Amino acid sequence: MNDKVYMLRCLELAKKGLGTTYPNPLVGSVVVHNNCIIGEGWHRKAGTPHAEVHAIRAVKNKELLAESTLYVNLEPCNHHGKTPPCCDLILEHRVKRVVIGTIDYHSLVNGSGIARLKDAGVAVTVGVLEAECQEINRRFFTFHAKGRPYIILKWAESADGFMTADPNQPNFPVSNKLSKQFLHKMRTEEQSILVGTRTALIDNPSLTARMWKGNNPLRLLLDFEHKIPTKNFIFDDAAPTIRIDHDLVSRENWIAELLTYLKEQNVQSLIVEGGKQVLEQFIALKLFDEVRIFKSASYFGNGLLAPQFDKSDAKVEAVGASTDKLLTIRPNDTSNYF
Ligand code: AOF
Ligand code: ZN
Repeated sequence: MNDKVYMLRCLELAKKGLGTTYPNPLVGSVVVHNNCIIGEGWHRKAGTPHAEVHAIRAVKNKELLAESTLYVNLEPCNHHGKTPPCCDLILEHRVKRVVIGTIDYHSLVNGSGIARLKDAGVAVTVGVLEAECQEINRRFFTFHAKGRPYIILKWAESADGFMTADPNQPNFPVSNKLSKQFLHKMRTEEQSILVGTRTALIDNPSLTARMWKGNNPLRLLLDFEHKIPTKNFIFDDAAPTIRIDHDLVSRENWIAELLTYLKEQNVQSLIVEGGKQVLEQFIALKLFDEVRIFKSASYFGNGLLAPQFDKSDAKVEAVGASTDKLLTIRPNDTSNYF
């Protein structure tokens, strides 16, 4: 029971790094002595200390570590990356017990940290809140298991399922202001963002997260014919932009080639924000891990129908955003990460 409570605290701490740790995972750690948290920390940025290091450093009386339990949502590393192995530090301080949320499926770790600790005589428990711990790092795990970024398809639709009411006024707002701000928060959480030519032409979006504090994602613009003028917002200085054209990919196979390119660039997540044709191409290839629909309260009666896909084999969650509802739909595919 207590293990779960402390693991929840690890997850809470880990989430503070959302959007800033790329390409590294979200990790939080706490050190517990006699049912008291005596140190805690989380990973902030690639190249800087891991969560376990922060948690151990925060313990004032290091002697207590030999009688303490260290909790961490991801298996401690046992390799030299940009920073030294956390297992070394844990063993150096003779931490008595280590509770781990999930194995780190990254090929450089993959159980070796757990084995190392066990071999050295540490009491190790693995799998506390495992599903939650896999969920929080679903981008990291998908990237390493599938060799492509975690893909989120996003659009807004009316209560009766239309993306726009009037084809002559295509950028009439479907969702409300609060949803827009929420979308900007979402953008800070992903590493890249994609739109098609038509959307870029009609809406002139900036694709930044200016209504929320955080990083702007890398902007990807599908534009084989260079129709989008460089004076458009998408080319401003707020964030880097890559034009997807024949120099980068072939038209017939652009999604697969783009995903390979993003993998090579170490881009772990992608949010696709339209338009309809681009979204439908991802759906047709079954290349998505999440669909996020901002469902407005208003009825349009007619217009451009939102993309259709099979919801029967998917998990649907609804979150209210004022008068709008956010629906999150995930394919019921347990092979999602591994
Ligand atoms: C993190 N933060 O808190 C934990 C990680 O290059 P390095 O040394 O930072 O190593 C990165 C790898 O270490 C990462 O891919 C993951 O497998 C493992 N654990 N990473 O960034 C942490 N515990
Ligand atoms: Zn580590």
